[in-house]
Amino acid sequence: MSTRELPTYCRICEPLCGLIATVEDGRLIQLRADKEHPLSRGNACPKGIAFTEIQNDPDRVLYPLRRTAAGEFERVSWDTALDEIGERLRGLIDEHGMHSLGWYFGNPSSFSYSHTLWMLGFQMAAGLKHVYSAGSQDINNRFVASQLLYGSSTSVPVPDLDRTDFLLMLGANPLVSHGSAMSVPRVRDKLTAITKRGGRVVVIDPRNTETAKLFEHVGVRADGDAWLLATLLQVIFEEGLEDTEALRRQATGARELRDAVARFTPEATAEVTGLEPDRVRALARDLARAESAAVYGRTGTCLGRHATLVAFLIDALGLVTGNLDQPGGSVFGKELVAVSKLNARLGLIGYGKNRSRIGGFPDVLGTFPAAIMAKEITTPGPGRLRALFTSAGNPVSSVPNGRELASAMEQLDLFVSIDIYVNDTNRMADYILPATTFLERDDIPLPFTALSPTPYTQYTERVLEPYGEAREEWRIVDDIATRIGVQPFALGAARPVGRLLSGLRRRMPRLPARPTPQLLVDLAVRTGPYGDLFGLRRGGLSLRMLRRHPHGLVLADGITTGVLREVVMHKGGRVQLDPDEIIIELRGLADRPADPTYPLRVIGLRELKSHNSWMHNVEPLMRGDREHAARINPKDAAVAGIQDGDRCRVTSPHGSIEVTARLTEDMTEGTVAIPHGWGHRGGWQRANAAGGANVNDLMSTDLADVERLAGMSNLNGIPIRLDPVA
Ligand SMILES: Nc1nc2c(c(=O)[nH]1)N[C@H]1C(S)=C(S)[C@@H](COP(=O)(O)OP(=O)(O)OC[C@H]3O[C@@H](n4cnc5c(=O)[nH]c(N)nc54)[C@H](O)[C@@H]3O)O[C@H]1N2
Ligand SMILES: Nc1nc2c(c(=O)[nH]1)N[C@H]1C(S)=C(S)[C@@H](COP(=O)(O)OP(=O)(O)OC[C@H]3O[C@@H](n4cnc5c(=O)[nH]c(N)nc54)[C@H](O)[C@@H]3O)O[C@H]1N2
Ligand code: SF4
Ligand SMILES: [Mo]
Repeated sequence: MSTRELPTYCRICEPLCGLIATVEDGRLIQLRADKEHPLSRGNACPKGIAFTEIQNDPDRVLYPLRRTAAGEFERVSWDTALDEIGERLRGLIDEHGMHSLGWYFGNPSSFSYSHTLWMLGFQMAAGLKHVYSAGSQDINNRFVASQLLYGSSTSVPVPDLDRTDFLLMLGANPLVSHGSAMSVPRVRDKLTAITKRGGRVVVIDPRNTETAKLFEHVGVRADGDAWLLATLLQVIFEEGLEDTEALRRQATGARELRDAVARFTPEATAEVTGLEPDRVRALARDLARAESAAVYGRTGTCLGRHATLVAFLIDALGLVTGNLDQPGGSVFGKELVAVSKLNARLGLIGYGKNRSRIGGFPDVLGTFPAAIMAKEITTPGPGRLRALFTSAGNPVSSVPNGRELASAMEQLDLFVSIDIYVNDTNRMADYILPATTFLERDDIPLPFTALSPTPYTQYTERVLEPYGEAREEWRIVDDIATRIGVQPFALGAARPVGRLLSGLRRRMPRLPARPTPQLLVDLAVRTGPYGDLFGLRRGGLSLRMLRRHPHGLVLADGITTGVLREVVMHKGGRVQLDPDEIIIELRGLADRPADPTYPLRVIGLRELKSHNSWMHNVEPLMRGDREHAARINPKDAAVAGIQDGDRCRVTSPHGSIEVTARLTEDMTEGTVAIPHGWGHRGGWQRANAAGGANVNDLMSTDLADVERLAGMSNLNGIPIRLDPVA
């Protein structure tokens, strides 16, 4: 018997905590926090530790599955599955063209460099149009705001937590989520350090969250953030508190922005925000006068009706108060691989290069809103989506109106899923192809270095050989692509990938014609901002060098400021504060008309022991009879005639679900919070038995309800009504 202890890192969420895996004869025995990891230092959450249960879950899919005429799944060989898929795809492409093919990639794909890279390579080489992702339910508005502000979609500033005197946080709950769009192990320590050194943390959230309770809470009304941010700017301009020097140096369009926010006085917006005018005025003054301040927003600000505007105003507020690209403000980390620069030069992916067939939405980094996927399947005409692949995604559970999507999927000619489970979506697939877990593949967290206030990275080899016949996603993508004559990364592949590789080959004659992801990522890291430049930069990074630091490596003490000129891609190198898109949004900003039939608003909620839709099969996380419950303010419950523990019906204009009511003063009046990712019907026994409902059955995919600029799904602030269940 051989027992080994192998350092690796967790790829469930963004702090990427260091883990030690105990492996015995090829089986995972245990995961524990890695004390030698330079930043997480022996810290990991219950989900990371409980991943052992997923790795060894008897419900995991370990062999290719094919659906029979009777609707059951049967095991088939990889060759059979891939050959049959290839043949059906070729038939479809012959008849309807490449544009009948589509792909949805879910959240866990962002934690695998090889998965992301090969998806992108396939998309570009094949010219796929129907590409969708979890991004339109998560963060695409942030990328569009960056495009408008900086001319660079992938440049996202992070709060400089180690140096800030004032953190203004909107719609984020890092004590539970562990931080997002910022990679911060031990985020709780980082936040409490701010107040310990005399600073302030103010949390804007309709719920008095775990994070808000530790600091200062401002109970904004759901979806009121655009008004609140415009008001903060109005007060700052009105009272002359703006940093004129920063505005002159860094920005264009300040006067137009000032004019556009002029009507948003604290009095004018008090009803929409639910906040006392004097309180908002004081907040604006404190923020503007703070020695340094960082404004940060996350999913609570991304899923409302004005998501791109909100993300834009968050950075604008930072700039106007002189805190953008300044120590203690919102700062731009250095990328591990120079994606933004490369992209700017080659124009690979961006914003609005294409428009969707349905609704005419602009693409965001090559993806369209997942909210229109169902209609793209059901609407006849050229370019109709007929063959769909999903990888690491569960869209029936995660996108608005899951029922519509599920029924649309019945019309697909072919549906193939790459996953580790039979989930609520791929239960209807023609084929499910078993993916490796993160422990079964090598990795380096490419996008996260630039999002870490303390830049770091870590390379890990796989710590387990794949169980059963699981395969890495990139290989599966490659095998499928090859069968339809597409080569994701190969010399001679279609432009722009082929051109990129040919360019590389000219400089590196020994580059193989069909490089592996590992080879490509090594090249990218070595030529990147931290790279060893093949020996030209001493102490620079390569995978070989990173293998000598198996617990991870801190790359710098903090993020270098004063880099705005390099970040901004607009001509003149200045941040644009008055793009037409934003000025138009501000002019038209109007609250939803009140509808007495739906007097309340529903928002989301994340729980420590859930992870989106896919960790409800894990026994240690489900102990204590966990159930799916709506958090309701006692006053709202009383009006609806509902008591704690009752079953209640939640109805929106678009659907209706039944959940358990949990009354709590944590909710501000008028807002109800319900977690997403429940109500399972997949191949996971414990999760199915846990009950609950799919909250996204309440959400709308009407084209008018999809946010116009970034195609964001509207999942927060939806009007609802509560009724007792007899
Ligand atoms: N109402 C509401 N809806 C929301 C949200 C909300 O706040 N409120 N949040 C949104 C957000 S932020 C997100 S990111 C989305 C998530 O939306 P999705 O990404 O569509 O769904 P997940 O629940 O993350 O499901 C991930 C799937 O990947 C599989 N998986 C796990 N690891 C791997 C792996 O290594 N390889 C492969 N191939 N598969 C793997 C899991 O089994 C699961 O089936 O949900 C969104 N939906
Ligand atoms: N335990 C756990 N951790 C996770 C996940 C998980 O499912 N479980 N999911 C991961 C993923 S995919 C992501 S993207 C991140 C998300 O990371 P976060 O965004 O930090 O996570 P949430 O807990 O959803 O925080 C959103 C907050 O916004 C508030 N909110 C809702 N509507 C509004 C509004 O209109 N205005 C304002 N100001 N606030 C509002 C909610 O009450 C909530 O507290 O978390 C990641 N980490
Ligand atoms: S916080 Fe938990 S789930 Fe997230 S990376 Fe760390 S251990 Fe994994
Ligand atoms: Mo997410």
